[in-house]
Order: sequence, then structure tokens, then C-alpha cells
Amino acid sequence: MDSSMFDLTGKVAMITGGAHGIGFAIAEGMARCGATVCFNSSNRDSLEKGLAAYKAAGIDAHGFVADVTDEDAVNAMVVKIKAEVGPVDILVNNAGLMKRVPMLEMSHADFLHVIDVHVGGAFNCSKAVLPDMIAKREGKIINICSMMSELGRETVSAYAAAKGALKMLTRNIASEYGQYNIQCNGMGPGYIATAHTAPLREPQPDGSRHPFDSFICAKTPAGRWGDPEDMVGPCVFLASHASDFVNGQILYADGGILAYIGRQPK
Ligand code: GCO
Repeated sequence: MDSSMFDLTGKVAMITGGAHGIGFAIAEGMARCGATVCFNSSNRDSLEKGLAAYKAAGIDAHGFVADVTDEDAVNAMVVKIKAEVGPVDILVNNAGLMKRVPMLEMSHADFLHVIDVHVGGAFNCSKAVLPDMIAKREGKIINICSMMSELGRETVSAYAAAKGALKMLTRNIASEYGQYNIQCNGMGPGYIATAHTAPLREPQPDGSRHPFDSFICAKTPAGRWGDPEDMVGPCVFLASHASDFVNGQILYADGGILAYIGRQPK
């Protein structure tokens, strides 16, 4: 084995929700390691912004509008990718959304929608790409989990339920398809500085730090929020031959927050 074990040259990578944030960073990193990048957005406006961002980064990405909760749209997208680019070798189930609402104030419909995007979307996309991976006797599926796959906190009941379910879907895909040399693992970000977490970091009206910002930095050994770029190495590892005997695992790129009781207040 040598460094080529991390090389993704010749691989087709599909990153759902890859127009921005962590998904974009992962896709860009995989492109830098040789992969051809495909991504989807749920709407044309987000897709165009994503395509412009990839072009600005010097990456010739293939973009598609598809709602991951719509199985027919996902199947049509995967057929189109196979025809235009090639069969998907690496699937990153990244698409998701957040509704920070106390459970007692959340409707059943909103709860189910959060679950459907994170879990139903991963189910639909994995089901669409698995047949070609089985035929090739090779494939990588990476589910973007979360610290909320392990921990709860106020106002994120739907998101935590979804990320917990995604952890178990990861283990089940690994169990069902490992026999075909397909590896399905999760990557669990810690608290990452993106638009998704911007409301948790905004300075207070008096200019002081958001209490949650201070809280997370005290709970993270590194004393900082992660960057989307911190997610790239773990995902390239899970997408590459370097992880061919890693299956059903959740790799946390969280700065150590899950291992740490937290820094004593001064
Ligand atoms: C929140 C955050 C978290 C992080 C991430 C942690 O509201 O607590 O949005 O959910 O985004 O998922 O892994």
C-alpha cells in the first residue's frame, strides 16, 4: 500500500446537497483527489449558485435539480448521471435541513419532513446507486451523521431523531451489502462554522459573544468551531481504498467534543 490508496482518480462521486457548506467542501476535496463531482440541489437557484461556486474553484461539477425525498426524481437523476458521467462510485448522503423548534411547538408534518429529507433521502439515493455498485463489486456510501447521532439537546428533536436513524441505516446498509465489497460508513461533524450554525454564533445585540458560541468552545478540546474543510480528510479516507475494511462505522470529526466533559469556567 502507498499514498495512492487515497487517490480518487476515475471515481464518480455524488454529493447530495452539495451546493454549499459541508457538502461543497467535501465535494471540492474529493475533486482535488481526482474524483468527478456530481451534486444535487432541491431548487434551480441553489443549483446555479453551486455551479458558479464549483466553477470559481476550478471544478467542472455536474449539477442536478432533484428533491431527495422524491424517489422517482432520485432514480431519474442517477440514470442521468450514469449516462452523462458514469455509474456512481461514491455516494455522500449530505442533504438535510434543520428546524430548531421545541417538540411541543413542532407539527407532526414538520417532524416527518425533517426525518424524510435526512433518512428518506439517504434511503432513496442509496437504493438508486447500489445496483451498479453491486454489479461492479465495489462502492462507497458515506452518510453525513452528526453529534446528534449520539447526543440530544433542546429544540432539535426531529434532527436528532433523523441523525440517530441515519446512524442505524448506515450500519444496516453495511450489513446488507458488505458482501459485495461495498462499504457504508458515517461521518459525524462536530460544531462547524457554516450557514447552518450561524444563528448559534451570532454576536448578541450588545456585541458580546453568543452564549452557545462560548459553550461550544468550552466543550471542544481545540477550543474552536470546526471549518467545513476539516470534514474533507475523513470523507476522502472513507471514499478511498484506504478504508476498504472499514464498514458500518461513524467517524466523528468533532474536535474531540464527544470525548470531553468540558473546560471548567474561569
Ligand atoms: C445544533 C447544531 C448541530 C450541528 C451538528 C452537530 O443546532 O445543535 O445545528 O446539529 O449542526 O449537527 O454535529
